Amino acid sequence: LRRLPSIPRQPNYAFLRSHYQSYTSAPFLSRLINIHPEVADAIANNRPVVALESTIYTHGALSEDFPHALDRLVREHGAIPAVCGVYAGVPTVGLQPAEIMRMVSEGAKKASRRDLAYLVGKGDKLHGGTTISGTMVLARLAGIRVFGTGGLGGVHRGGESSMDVSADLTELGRTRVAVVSSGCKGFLDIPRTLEYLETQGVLVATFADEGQERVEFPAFWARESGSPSPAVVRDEKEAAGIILAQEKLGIESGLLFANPIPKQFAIPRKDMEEIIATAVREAEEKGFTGNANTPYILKRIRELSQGKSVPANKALVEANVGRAARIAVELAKMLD
Ligand code: PSU
Ligand code: MN
Repeated sequence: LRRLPSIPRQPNYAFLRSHYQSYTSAPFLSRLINIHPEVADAIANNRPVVALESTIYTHGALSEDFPHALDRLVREHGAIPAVCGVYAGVPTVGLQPAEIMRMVSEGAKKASRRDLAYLVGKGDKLHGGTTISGTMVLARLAGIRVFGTGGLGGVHRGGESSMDVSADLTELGRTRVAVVSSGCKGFLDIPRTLEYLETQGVLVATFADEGQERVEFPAFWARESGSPSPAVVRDEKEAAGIILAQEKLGIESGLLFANPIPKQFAIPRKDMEEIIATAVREAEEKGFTGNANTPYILKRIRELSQGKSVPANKALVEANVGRAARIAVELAKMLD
């Protein structure tokens, strides 16, 4: 990594562009990471690109056509999709739907930052479905600025004693990628998650409607969490301006843009609370700790809600990926 270009000292838009171009053209990087030619071309020519994670496929229960649906959605907005993951031991930016399906059927390890070198270096040709943290690492190496997904990991309930704090939060503290999510997953400890993000130096800004008085940080299936959002953003253009300011300042931390689930799919907090409490308690009783905790809880919530959580989950991912694509389009305009 010593050979990566240094952070520009006097950044201007033109300089930032060439900075990113040299990222992807660095010969050692292209040997190490497989960046799909369409994605590499878009990055090199300042065309909008949206990073997507692969854990939602390998460790979620999104239907077989969902990778295609998200791919189409990004393209309809005029951007290029770049699903990130480790495919047969190769860190890949721009996984194709058929490759994703192969990872799902052959089985993949859930991969956050700590798992990347293991999967790549061990030589066993393992697949890794990258979480938000793992995806941010790959997106940053490729030079992608915007990433759309479902819900962020966070501080788990009881995290003050279990110390279960998602690596997504420390990743946002150290890696400059803008993540668009529906806040964090609703079974987490949201006030502590927001405290931790503040400590890590992460901007948390929630998209709000014109004239909306109280803006809360959203909680995945619910539009409200009871916790006010630290900052508010009106539209995609504003978000793009903030991303560029972060770059011009040379601050190497991520940004979190929270996008409340579309109203017609929202499940009120009180309707989910009992189900969430049961799922969290069971996970503890059965010993689902570490990176097995989140997939177990999400699976139990799907079962206990009799599948009601699934359409909501899909709708929110689509809404976030659409927002991410529009932000990427605005960014590309500003850099032109
Ligand atoms: N969606 C799912 N299952 C998951 C996740 C999302 O259906 O496991 C992931 C996201 O990739 C997120 C990760 O980054 O959970 C956080 O996991 P943990 O709480 O172990 O840090
Ligand atoms: Mn954890």
